Amino acid sequence: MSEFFSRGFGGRRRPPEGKADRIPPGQYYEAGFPVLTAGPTPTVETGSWSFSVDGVVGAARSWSWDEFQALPAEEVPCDIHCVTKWTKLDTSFRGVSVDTLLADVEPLGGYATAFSYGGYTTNLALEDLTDGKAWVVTEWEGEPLPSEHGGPARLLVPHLYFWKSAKWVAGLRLMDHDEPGFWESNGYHMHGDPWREERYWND
Ligand SMILES: Nc1nc2c(c(=O)[nH]1)N[C@H]1C(S)=C(S)[C@@H](COP(=O)(O)O)O[C@H]1N2
Ligand SMILES: [Mo]
Repeated sequence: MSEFFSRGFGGRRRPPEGKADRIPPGQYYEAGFPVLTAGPTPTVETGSWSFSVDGVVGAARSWSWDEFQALPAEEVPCDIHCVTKWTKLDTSFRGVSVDTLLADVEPLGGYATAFSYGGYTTNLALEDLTDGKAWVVTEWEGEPLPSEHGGPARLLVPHLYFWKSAKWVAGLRLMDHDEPGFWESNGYHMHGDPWREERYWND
């Protein structure tokens, strides 16, 4: 069986011993960290960077880079799953929990749109962003987040397909309804759970 499997998929795509059950259905193991961007990589300087939480909230908030660096950060070990079918295991990022960012804003709606420098957007239900499920990260494996992977800061929502993890993120806009973002307007699933293979509109 394992011989047949390795011939079919190639050694590169075989997950390490004992980790096959962490690869969601229809995904293959990827040891590297591919870059997937629709369009050019925007230049985002930390000197003019800010992160905002606005929309339907009791009190909108925004942080400069220095203010953001002063927030409590945590290490986030995780696996990530791209809808183009690669899964990367045992990687880690460091950043600020969305719970921390929402602590004083009083969300008044159940949805959010993450928006990015460069114009990318993606929609998420508030419950997918809270209770320790989402972060705004500024480091990857101990180094500043590389710009091609969304540096200086990206959203990280590892339990959903990776298109929900907006690179070069500039803020979260709270909404009272669910509105499709960039890929969701182009056929990707509104929710995007890799374990349920929520890839495209009709999945
Ligand atoms: N701003 C922005 N964020 C984005 C994208 C993008 O094109 N622009 N692509 C998404 C998709 S489809 C994926 S799979 C991941 C890829 O992240 P990576 O390039 O760090 O692997 O970023 C997501 N976030
Ligand atoms: Mo993707």
